[in-house]
Amino acid sequence: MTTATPARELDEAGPARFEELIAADQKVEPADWMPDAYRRTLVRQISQHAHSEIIGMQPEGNWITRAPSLQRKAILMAKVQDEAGHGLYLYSAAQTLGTPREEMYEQLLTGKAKYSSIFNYLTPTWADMGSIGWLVDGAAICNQVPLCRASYGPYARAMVRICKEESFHQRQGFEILLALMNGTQAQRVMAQESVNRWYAPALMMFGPPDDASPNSAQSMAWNIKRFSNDDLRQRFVDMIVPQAEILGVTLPDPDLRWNEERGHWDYGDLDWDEFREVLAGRGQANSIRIAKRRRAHEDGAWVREAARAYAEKQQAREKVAS
Ligand code: BYC
Repeated sequence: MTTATPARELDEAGPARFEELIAADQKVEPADWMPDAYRRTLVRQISQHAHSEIIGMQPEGNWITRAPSLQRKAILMAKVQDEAGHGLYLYSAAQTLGTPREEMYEQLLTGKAKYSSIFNYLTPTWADMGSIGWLVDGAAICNQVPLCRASYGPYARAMVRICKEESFHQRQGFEILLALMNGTQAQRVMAQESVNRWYAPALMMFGPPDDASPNSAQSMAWNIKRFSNDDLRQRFVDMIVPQAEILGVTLPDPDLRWNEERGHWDYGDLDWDEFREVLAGRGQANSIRIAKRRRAHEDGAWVREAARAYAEKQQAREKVAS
C-alpha cells in the first residue's frame, strides 16, 4: 500500500495546511502533504471506480456485434470506448497518489479490489442497453456530479469530463427505451422486463444504507463525498420517477409513492442480502467478468511489452541527443 513521501511527513506545516485546505473547501494537489488515511481512501475509491469503468465495458460490449442497426452499433461502440477512457483518466488520477497502475490491475485481477456491483448482472436482451444507459448511467451521474467537487484536485478534474460523457450516455439509454416503448407490443414487453431487472440493482449502486456505510462519515469530513449514499439514492429515485412516466414504463416497486410531507418519493426496501452476495463474488456474472478481464490482460501483454521497449528506446535516444 502507498505511503506518504517521508520528506513530506516531516514537513511540520503539512498537517495544518491540509486542514486549512479542507476547511476552506479548496483542492489538495499531489505534491501537498496529506494524511495516509486520506491517500488510502482516495486510492481505494478512485481505483474501484476505474475498475468499474473497465469491467463496465463488458455487459455492453456483449451487444456491439448484435446491435439492431449500424447506427446503434456505432453509438454503442463510442459509448464503450468512452468507458475505457474514463478508466484511464481515473487510473491516472490514482497514480498521482503514488500507487502504480500495475498494482491496481493486480488488485482487480486477484479479486482484492472491488468494482461496482452493477456490472455483475447479465445483459440478455437489447433493452438492457437502454436500461444500463438510463438507470446505470443515470445513477452514475447522480453519484458522480458531486465528485467534480471532491477535495482531491486530479480526481475532481477527471470527473468533470466523465460526467459530461455520462450525461450523453444516459440520454442514449433513455432513447433506446423510448424507441422500444414506441415500437411493437413485443418491444414494449422487452423494455419493461429489462427495467424490472435493473431498477433495484441500480438503486444499490449508491452503496449500503447510511447506517451501514463505514466510510461515509470520514469521506464526507474530507470533502471527498459530498452527500450520503441514501441522499444520493433518494435524489436518483426522485429523478427517474417522472422519466419513467414519459417512457411509459412501470418502476417495479409497489411501495413507490409521493410523500407530500418529505417532498420526495418513498420507495421500498432493497434486498441488501443480494448486494452482499454480489460483493462477495457470488453474483450472476462475477466469475465471467473477472475471467474475461484476466484473459484480456494476458492477451494485451505484448502491447505493454512493446510500449515499454519503445519508451526505453526513446529515453536512450534522448540521452544521446542531450
Ligand atoms: N459496488 O462505506 P461505503 C459507472 C463497498 S462506474 C461494490 O458506503 P464508500 C459506470 C465500498 O467500496 C460505477 N462495492 O463505501 C461505468 C466499501 O467497501 P471497501 C462506480 C460497493 O466508498 C461504466 C463498502 O461497500 N462508481 O457508473 O464510502 C458504464 C462499504 O460502502 C458498492 C464509483 O465508483 C457498490 N455499488 O461509498 C456505466 C463512484 N457500494 O472499499 C456506468 C465513486 C459500496 O471499504 N465511488 N461498496 O472494501 C463512490 O462514490 C463510493 O465509493 C461509493 C461507496 C458510493 C460507491
